Amino acid sequence: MAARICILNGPNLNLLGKRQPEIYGHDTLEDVARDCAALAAELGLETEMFQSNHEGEIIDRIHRAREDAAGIIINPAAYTHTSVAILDALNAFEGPVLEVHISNVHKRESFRHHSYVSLRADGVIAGFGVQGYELALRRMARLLA
Ligand code: CA2
Repeated sequence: MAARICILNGPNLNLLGKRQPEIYGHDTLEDVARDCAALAAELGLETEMFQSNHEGEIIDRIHRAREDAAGIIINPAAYTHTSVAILDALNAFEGPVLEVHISNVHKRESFRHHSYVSLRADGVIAGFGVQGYELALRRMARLLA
């Protein structure tokens, strides 16, 4: 059975492709889910796309990933910059964790320059648009090989 990779997305990313295309592009999260699933099949992996606007739901999904996922790709959205609780949950996950940001957070406001999740992430991708998810998936395949 193919190893499952959880692709976790934080608050407001359900609006992807529907608002602020100048920052986040035109693809929706459903488009990203479809493209990642196709790439995962090529790589011998399986993906599950998860999005929540609620910190506790993201933490609960990370806890379940301890049992049902080999790796986590996470765009924590605004929780990147605020959530010690998501960092703690990721610290309890044993597989690889890759952090993705659609925009180049380092080119934006200074409060976006710090990431709690980066203290756990095995790699970080920022500023590659939604292509960052596919790049993270390719890296994940290498890390799990
Ligand atoms: O660049 C990223 O991927 C971010 O994680 C996106 C977060 C932001 O708070 C981070 O600093 C960087 C915001 C996600 C909001 O997504 C939207 C998408 C379309 C329209 C409105 C919001």
